[in-house]
Amino acid sequence: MRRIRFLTAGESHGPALLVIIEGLPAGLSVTREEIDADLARRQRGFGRGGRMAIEKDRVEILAGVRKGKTLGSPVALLVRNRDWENWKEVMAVEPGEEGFALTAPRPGHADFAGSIKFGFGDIRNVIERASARETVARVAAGAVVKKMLALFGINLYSRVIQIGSVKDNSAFSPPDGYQTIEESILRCLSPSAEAKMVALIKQAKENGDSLGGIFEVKATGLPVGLGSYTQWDLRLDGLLAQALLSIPGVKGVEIGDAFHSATLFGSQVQDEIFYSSEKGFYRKTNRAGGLEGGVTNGQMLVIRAAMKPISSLSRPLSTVEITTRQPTQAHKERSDICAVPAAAVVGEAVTALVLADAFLEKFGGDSIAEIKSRL
Ligand code: EPS
Repeated sequence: MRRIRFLTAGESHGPALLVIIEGLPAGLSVTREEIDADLARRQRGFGRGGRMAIEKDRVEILAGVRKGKTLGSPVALLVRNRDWENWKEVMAVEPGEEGFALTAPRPGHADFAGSIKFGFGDIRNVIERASARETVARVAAGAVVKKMLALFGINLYSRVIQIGSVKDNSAFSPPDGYQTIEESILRCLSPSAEAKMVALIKQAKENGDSLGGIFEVKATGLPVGLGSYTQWDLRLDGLLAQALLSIPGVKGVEIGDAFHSATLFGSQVQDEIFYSSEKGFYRKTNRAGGLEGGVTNGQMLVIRAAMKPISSLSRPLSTVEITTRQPTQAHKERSDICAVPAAAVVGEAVTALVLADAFLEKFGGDSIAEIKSRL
């Protein structure tokens, strides 16, 4: 990302999560309430664990905003971890004994590779930063850039289309039906699919198990020409895939109907091009998901991400002690059963960050007024 840069910091049970966002134009109105609304959306979802009852994520804007508007300088955001109160000793910054060490890595988590990579004897050192709690910071940053995109008519939507084997096959053409999705406990459009998903999550909980699923992000109002086919790292599809795959637990990304299209003939897949004086260039289908050659083509962006089931299980799997190399059971950690609805909101945020970067790359401008005149 060349125009919008951001870095997050913070441990899951440390004092706070932080993000610094650089490259935002001056004159963008930003309020705590708007960022908090997105933070609250990320906290919802049936299947979350005990942690979400403790946290009430609220942002503090520390820099880059004056009188409600961005200054063009870096924007610094902070969200405190309420649970820090209960972890002050374990997570103390001051020198001291490490205390009780976690040594039984959970299969599927960063525990194993992370502790070997950094030479840690205590897996706690890995868990804290590998935790999906980090996504609080990305959602806060995403809320700010979504505000900018909306000013230029670009809006993002996310929903859950699968939990475990239960699919929601309903068609979603934003913004129609988005209220239903926002009110659904699983960010689902179909109430009958939602009911089956809830039952499956309950079953997983009873069995000490977890579930993954698929979420979808759509963006409307994108102009033609964001991203570029001229260089590998400028292709927008690649940048979006990277952003989505960086969400904890996400193992697969699909743009448009990618996996289904792979089973068909070319004549059944390409979106034919038409023209009329009222509509200009238009298509009757959008199997490409709004991207051709890694460039936006004026159609709606459609991107899906597959999240594997959470790796913390209350009925743990076999593993090996990293110190003694003896077989054992993975350590048990308080956890969510299913976090796909939260991941969908994170997906929206990271998609917005990539789109905002590509948008500024094309239209430039140091202030909202300047971008408006260029657009
Ligand atoms: C997570 C473990 C759980 C989740 C957490 C991600 O936290 P804890 O260990 O405190 O119970 O709730 O997600 C969040 C805290 C969050 O805000 O999304 C993990 O190991 O990734």
